[in-house]
Amino acid sequence: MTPFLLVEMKVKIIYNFYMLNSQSKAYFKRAERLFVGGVNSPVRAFGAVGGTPVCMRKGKGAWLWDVDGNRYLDFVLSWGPLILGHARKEVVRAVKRAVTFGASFGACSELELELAELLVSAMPSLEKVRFVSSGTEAVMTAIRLARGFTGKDKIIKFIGCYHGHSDSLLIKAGSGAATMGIPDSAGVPKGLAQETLALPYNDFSAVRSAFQKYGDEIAAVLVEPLACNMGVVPPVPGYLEFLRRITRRYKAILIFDEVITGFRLSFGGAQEYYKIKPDLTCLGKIIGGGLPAGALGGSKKVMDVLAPLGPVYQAGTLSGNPAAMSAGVATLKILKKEQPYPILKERTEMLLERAQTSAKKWSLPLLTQQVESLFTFFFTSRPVHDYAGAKEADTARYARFFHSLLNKGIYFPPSQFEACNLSLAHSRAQLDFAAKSIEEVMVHG
Ligand code: KE4
Repeated sequence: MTPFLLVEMKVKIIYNFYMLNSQSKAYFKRAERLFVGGVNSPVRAFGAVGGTPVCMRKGKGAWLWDVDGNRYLDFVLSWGPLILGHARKEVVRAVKRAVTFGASFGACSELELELAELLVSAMPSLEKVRFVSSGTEAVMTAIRLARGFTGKDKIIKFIGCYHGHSDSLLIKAGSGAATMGIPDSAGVPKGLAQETLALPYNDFSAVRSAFQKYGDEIAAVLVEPLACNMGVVPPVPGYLEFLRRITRRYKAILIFDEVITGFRLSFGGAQEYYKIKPDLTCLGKIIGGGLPAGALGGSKKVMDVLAPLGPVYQAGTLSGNPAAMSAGVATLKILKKEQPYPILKERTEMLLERAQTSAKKWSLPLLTQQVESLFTFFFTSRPVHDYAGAKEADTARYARFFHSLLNKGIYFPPSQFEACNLSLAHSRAQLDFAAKSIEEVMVHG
């Protein structure tokens, strides 16, 4: 990049930052007084990319608008729930209708059953489900249920995978924990942390050794069947089948954390996509259609160990609330009817092909990893099969790339250790605009 171009780019970034983001900056000044770090979830703080977070005011389709009136093509989509795009009319209509009858009763209600029947129709491994209000709650409950069902305490998780912020799982975690450099959170009692074995993802021998050493103490293996919280890192061939075999052999529970992949990779999630039947499945994001919802599900034999039938306690004030259920039902009905997965995949491939062509033209070390409509840009020439590989990518270049795109009206995740995703609302024309913006950004390296 010539010195002139470098100066020109820096002037543009500074101008945009100060002139086009004044309201976001004013918001953030106020927010920092009341919210820790100015945010309600750490990854939103732009800690990994620098700069002041943008305050969003409106979303419609694939677009987001901030409080300064700047428009962005959104590839975060609230971290995955909005596979139909923002404010999809059927979802808005369903939520409006539900809340006019009352948002929450704290009692049985028809919409929770309607959503449960959609989940069970999509995933044969789900004989019973339990709704909760977040992915964290779903995974936290699945861990407790696995420990209660097996009578064993140890859990295997994988380094760089993120499963929400319950104590047992903030051990070498990905997503915001990795972004903030606190994969092992303070405040987790040593005694509890010792019950979590964190192993490298895609490493067969590490799992084999752990079972040889602790086999009769391991309650469960918890895995993102497609890792997305270190960036998108697919399972190597045979890996999930191996986890299924070894958990059966040692009578441990195989838990698929499908909070991201559920209804994203296919209508039946990763378990349909990779043809592996887990013992327990955790869901979130898409099943709430943008409202707070999570779920866990599995065989009757395991699930019936939960209260009120069994001794493993779990509860929630807003579990199955009609407002969130209505958004989930509206979303899943459209996905079930339209089966948009080939379109989402094809449009994602088009975007990534254009990006790769630009990177080659400017000899930029760009690795794009994609499964269906989930993808990540790694600036590295080496393969990324696990968190160690993801960390080797040029995260400083990712930060520059993020801001250059932001200035062009493209909103990527403000962290290398996340997944971009597409919605049904992303049109070819919009993706062409994104591809052109990426090509322009690539020129500056
Ligand atoms: P929530 O508690 O945030 O609803 O879900 C936790 C969770 C569980 N499992 C997986 C595989 C997840 O990716 C998540 C949460 N995802 C992050 C983004 N990678 C949420 C964004 C955030 O933390 O602000």
